[in-house]
Parts: sequence; structure tokens; C-alpha cells
Amino acid sequence: VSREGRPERSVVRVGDVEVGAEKLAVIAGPCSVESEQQLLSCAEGVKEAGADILRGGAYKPRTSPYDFQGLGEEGLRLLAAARERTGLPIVTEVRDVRQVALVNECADLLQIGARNMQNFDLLKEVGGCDKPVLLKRGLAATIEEWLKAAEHIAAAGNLNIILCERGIRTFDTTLRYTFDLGAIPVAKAQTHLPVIADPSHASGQAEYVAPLALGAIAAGADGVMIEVHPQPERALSDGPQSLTPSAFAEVMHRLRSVAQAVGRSV
Ligand SMILES: [Mn+2]
Repeated sequence: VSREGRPERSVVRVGDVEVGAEKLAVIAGPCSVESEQQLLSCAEGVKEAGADILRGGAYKPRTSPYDFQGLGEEGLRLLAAARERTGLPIVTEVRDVRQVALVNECADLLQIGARNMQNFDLLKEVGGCDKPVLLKRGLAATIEEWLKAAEHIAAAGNLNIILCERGIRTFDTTLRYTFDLGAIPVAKAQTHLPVIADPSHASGQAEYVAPLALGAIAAGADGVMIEVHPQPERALSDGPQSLTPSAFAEVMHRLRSVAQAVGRSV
């Protein structure tokens, strides 16, 4: 994944969407797929606001085993229905090697979550897939460890990798994580891969999602991934950091000016 081997920047195709091109890629949707109604209303809202890719978790890695773990296969079916309805390609997390074949069949982009960044068997397995991979940075991973994790996927044969900075754990717990803005230009300098940012998990609070998203784009990110829920107060996971579809539309509006200032479009 190093730039030494490939000086020009890579563009990764997700369905018909290009990630890493002049136009920024905006991924939006709920943390978890909860129901048909929740997902479809969310999908239509983010599409209307201009999102390019729909996110939604079917297999959720949760800190507590007693929290909602996701709808699993039913969630994948609902995501496929939302793609059918809106035309948006879908990204969803694959949490375990046993799910890879099924998720690869259903999704347009396979997400490796922060907690799985160094699950080397899983990296190898998605490295053998024909779908692109979204690799989140581990919450306690150095930039070098993150890029080496991408190398595991590439070495297994899949060069369609998108990196995602999502905040790291530091001494400061004011926000959910500490958003590492500097990781964006460093990852872009060291690799040819597209780099996006996840301001939702980095901040953990809806009111700080917009400023982190704007900062990421100003720093050279190729896109953002934002959690959106039709009723954040009723979300089964990550409600406090989820934006309503109308708040998301407002962020999209603000992203356009920053994108323009750095020679990109939304
Ligand atoms: Mn989440």
C-alpha cells in the first residue's frame, strides 16, 4: 500500500461511486440496522441530502454482551432492500471470518471495525474477496500498525482498500475518542490509498460531528462517514452521536464550502 510502489493515488470503486477522486465520498446511515422502517427512512433521508453510500451495521461488536448485537442476516437483507429502493451502494461491518462469504455477497464495501484491525485471519479473508474493504484504524493503533494491517489485506490480493481514521484512545476522555486529524495527511503521504474520516465515533456527541467532519475534509480526507438516525433518542446503539436526517443535510451544506476551498466537490 506504500506510495513507493505506486506514486499516483488510487481510486477505489464502491458500486458506481469513486472514493479517492476529486468528488468526496460521503457515507451515512444508522449505526445499527434496527428495522425495515428505521433503515428505509434513514436511507431516503441521507440520499435526499446527497450521501453517496449507505452504512448500517448488521453484525455489531459491542462492549457489553448484553447490548443489542445486530440483526445479522436479517440486517443484510434489509440493507439490500434499502439499496434497491435508493440505488445507494451499501457498506456493512464483517466481524468474523465465518461471515465473510455472506457479507461479500450482499454488501458493496466490507467494513473491518476498529476492534478487528489486527484480526489477521479476518484481514486475510477479506483480502481474498472481490469487494473493496473499508479498514478502520484501531482505537489504540499507531499509524504504522494501521498501514501494516492494510498491507495484510493487499498481500492477500485485494488492493481496493479505503482507510478510515475514527479516533484513538488518549488520556483525555472529554470526547469518546481523540480525533487524530494529523493521521489523515500522514496516511495520505505514506500510502496511495484513499483516506476517509469517521467524526461520529471520534466525537461520540452529535454536536461535535460537524466540526470534525469539516476539519477532516480541510486536512485532505477523501470523504466522511457519519451516523444518522431518524430518532437518535430511540437508537439501539450510538444514539448520542447520531444526527437526524435534517441535521445531516445541514452538515452536507457546510461540507460543500470547505470542499470547494480545498479544490474538491461534494
Ligand atoms: Mn456506531
